[in-house]
Amino acid sequence: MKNVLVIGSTGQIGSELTMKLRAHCSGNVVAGYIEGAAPTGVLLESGPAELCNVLDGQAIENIVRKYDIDTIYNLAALLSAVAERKPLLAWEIQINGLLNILEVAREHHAAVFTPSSIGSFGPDTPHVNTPQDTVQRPRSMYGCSKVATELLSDYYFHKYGVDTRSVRFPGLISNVTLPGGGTTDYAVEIFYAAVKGETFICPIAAGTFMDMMYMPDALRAAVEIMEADPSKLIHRNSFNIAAMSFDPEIIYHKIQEYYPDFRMTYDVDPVRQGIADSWPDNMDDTCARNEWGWHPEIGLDEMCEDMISSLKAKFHI
Ligand code: AKB
Repeated sequence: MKNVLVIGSTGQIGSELTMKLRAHCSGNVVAGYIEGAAPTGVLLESGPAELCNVLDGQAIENIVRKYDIDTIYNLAALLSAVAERKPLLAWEIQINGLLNILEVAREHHAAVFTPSSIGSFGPDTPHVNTPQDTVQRPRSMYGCSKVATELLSDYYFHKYGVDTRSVRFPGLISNVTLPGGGTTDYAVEIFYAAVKGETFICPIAAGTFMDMMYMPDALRAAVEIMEADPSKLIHRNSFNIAAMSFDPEIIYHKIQEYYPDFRMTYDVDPVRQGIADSWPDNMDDTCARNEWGWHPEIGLDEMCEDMISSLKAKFHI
């Protein structure tokens, strides 16, 4: 990886991944953004930025030519709950956007990373120790688009030799940029409420386990999969990766170790709950470990400690 284009550079993953890649790569790491979401601050000052709507294939091609891009991180997506409200737009961005990228990558010999998710699984999937290769059949539009993303990415690899690779991200927890419209967002928002001294109203029911991961592990996975030895990859799109799994009660009680007066109540959102119930409790990531050496470094305790101290610093508390 030398010259990289990050599409969706100001989102939850992109804002941190762009900075990590700029520290890691020898060439240009271009922050691609859409109108109304231009980079600011250090993201803007530390490297080039270009308007790059995933639905505009010509714009993507112009940037790839201009910067001699060899790797594209495609982070443009509507998350699961918002995709249920806007299913046609979700399909347009997730699938037609990906096709634009894959066509440019095919012409210009670029590698492509497009994340998949625990959301690619569905109610018929084995929920405990979810295998790498198993029935998926999701019923949400987010899930349908993620399965199609995995298949299209593999199609371009097998048919045209485009170097596509991907991981199935758990819910990502971070303290820099908030997610928006996901089913796992509660696991980020609960920290903001605790640090600000607010009661947290949880939209996900007690007992609902989902895979979660702290952002530094997710960023490392996104870099390591693209740098993995291709001869060792049996799978490509997409690898299960796991770090921790918890339900709202576990994270609530963990935060109470820092804030004993912190309170959480429930107001379960039927849309998010329906999606969460169809997702794995915890995935088996053996294939990622064996094929490219994946291993998580941050568990629940370390994540909680770092989230709380980072948010306290962010809000000067
Ligand atoms: C969501 O909740 O939609 C995402 C995801 C798990 O892919 N965070």
